Formats: sequence, structure tokens, C-alpha cells
Amino acid sequence: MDDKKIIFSGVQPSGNLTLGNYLGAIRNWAKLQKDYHCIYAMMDMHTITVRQTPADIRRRTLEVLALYIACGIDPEENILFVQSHNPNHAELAWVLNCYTYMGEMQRMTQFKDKSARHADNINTGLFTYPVLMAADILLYGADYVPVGKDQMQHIEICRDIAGRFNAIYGDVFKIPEGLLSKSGAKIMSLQEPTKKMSKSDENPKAYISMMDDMNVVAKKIKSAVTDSEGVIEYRPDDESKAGINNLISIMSAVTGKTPEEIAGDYASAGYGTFKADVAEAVVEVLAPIRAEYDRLIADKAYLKDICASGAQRARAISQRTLNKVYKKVGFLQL
Ligand code: ATP
Ligand code: LTN
Repeated sequence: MDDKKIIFSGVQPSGNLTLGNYLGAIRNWAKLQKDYHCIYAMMDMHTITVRQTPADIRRRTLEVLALYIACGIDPEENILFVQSHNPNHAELAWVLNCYTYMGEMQRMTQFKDKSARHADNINTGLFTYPVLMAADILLYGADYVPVGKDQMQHIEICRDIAGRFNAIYGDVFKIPEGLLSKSGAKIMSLQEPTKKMSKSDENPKAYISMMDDMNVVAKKIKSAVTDSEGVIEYRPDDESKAGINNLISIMSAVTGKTPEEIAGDYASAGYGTFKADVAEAVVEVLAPIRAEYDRLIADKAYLKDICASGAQRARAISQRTLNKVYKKVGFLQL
């Protein structure tokens, strides 16, 4: 094994991936593959913390994989697999549950958000979601976990759990670090720009799906909520500018220019012109990905082969960690 560091990340196949998922996560994963050993998973076990339609999870699992590849992630160089295809995740999660405190889980923002949104189904899986996520990461000895800002709290708790376990049993887990992308770390809803763009938003106008037709993408950007001030300025701390700030961030993420440069370019333009240009720039980035995705999703056998070999490779790595953990906690070895 060379001395390249290990990256682990994943998304849940719980809805059509959005521009937020792409700019905040997947695009960066593709960039990291040159310098790291990368392991990217489809987190299907996490999706059932919220009620789902089984056929949708199945279909979306392959869609997410096709999208990973369409975004430039090489399935030979990296390990791509489905979380539920490697039983080690559930096994380690159980052990880690016994080293995690109720109070820690109660503080999690995502738990608070999702239990408010799904008040009729506050299940214990939703509560211990971060423990399964910690298991995902720790099994592979990941050095870095590239995620959007909203997931940093879960990385912190993963580090706490790993550190606690190591303090009792010695150096078992590598302590991972979260890796935030420079631009696009938090793309906001197009309809309520103080909320993050989320694939599970009930209003489809709030997000740009990677599955949207290009004319729909353009239409959604053009109807994004802004303000009545009518000036294009980047004021990230001013909530009344949340809509414009968000469009500037999106433009910055797709063009590589800084938000200040963009605000300068459009200082004397109207919102209509600006929105049309943002729409064009976004479509330019998404259209080729979409074309490649359409080609890949037609070949289910190829995608399933990748899942099968990915799971095998993933398991070979994670089994070593799990064996060590089982031994340390005192489970009888034969
Ligand atoms: P859900 O709405 O179902 O909770 P989600 O859209 O937040 O899902 P996840 O599967 O939770 O998507 O996230 C996948 C990855 O995409 C994570 O690394 C997350 O931080 C990132 N991400 C999600 N939404 C955004 C966003 N709006 N901006 C930037 N990154 C995002
Ligand atoms: N919770 C993450 C998805 C996720 C994940 C992980 C990301 C599950 N396990 C391990 C990184 C590492 C999310 O909702 N984005």
C-alpha cells in the first residue's frame, strides 16, 4: 500500500440529487481522486430513518451511482459501493452505539430538524443516525471526509466517539477530519434562501435536481426568490440579501470567479439579466453530466457489476477494523 491518504464519503439515495449535492459534495469528490484513495458509498441504510417507498430506494441507488460516475468519479480507481452490501457497517454501528451518549445525539441539528419535519415518526434509527455514519467512516480508517457544511457536526461527533473508544482500548480508530469545499459548501433553497437546498424539500421549485431538464433548470433559477432592493451586492451576513447571495454563490461555484468579482461584473445590471446568466452558466455545467448520466443509467448490468466488486473491495478493508474492534471489546474469537 502506498502512502496516499484515505477519503470516505457518501450520499443517501433518498431523492433526486440536487445542484447543492453536486457543488457541495460530488464535484469535489471527483477532484480528490487523483491524490487520495477514495471510497464513496450510496448510503441506503441511512435513508430508512425517514419513511421511504422501497422501489424508489432501489432505483435511486443505481441513479446515484450513475451520477457519481457521470460527475467524473472513476469506478476502477476508486471504490464505489452500496452501504447495505457490506454488513460491517451495521455491525460496527451497534458497538459504537454502546459508546455514545443520549445527550450527544439529542444535540444534533439534523436530528432536531428531521424530527420536527417527521413528528409522526421520530424513530430510534433517526436518533442514532450519526452513530451509523461514524461507523461508515471509521471502518475504512478514513483520513478525510468531504461533506457539505451541514454534515460537519456529524463529523465532530464521529471524532468524539472514536477518541473515546481509543482512550479505553488503545489506538483502534484513525481520527478523521471533515473536508469542506471552498465554494458551494452551502447552496440555499431557491424559494426560501435562508434554508439549505435540500432534495427532500416538498416544493420542487426550491431545488435544482440533477435530473431536471435543462429548460426546467433555467426556469427555476429565473423564478428564484430575491428581494426588492434591486442591487446586486454580495452581503453574506445580510439575511435580506439571502436570495442574491445564493445566486452569486452558485455563479461563483460554477464559474470559479470569486463572489466579489461577480458582484462587480453585475454592479449595474438588473436581476433579470443576472438570473439569465446564472441559468446559462449552470446549464453549461450540468448538460454534459446529464448526457453522460443518461448513457450510464441505460446499462444496469454494468452498474450492478460495479456495486458487486465495490462491495467486495470495501468489505476486505472494513473487516480488518471490525475484527480489531470485536477483539478489543471482548467478543470471543475462534
Ligand atoms: P436530505 O434533504 O434528504 O436530508 P440532502 O440533500 O441534504 O438530503 P444528503 O444526502 O444529506 O443530501 O447530502 C449529501 C452531501 O451533499 C453531503 O455531503 C451534504 O453536506 C451535501 N449537501 C447537501 N445539500 C447541500 C447544499 N445545499 N449545499 C452544499 N452541500 C450540500
Ligand atoms: N449523513 C450524510 C450521508 C452519509 C455520510 C456518511 C457522509 C452517511 N454516512 C459517511 C460522509 C461519510 C448526509 O446526509 N449527507
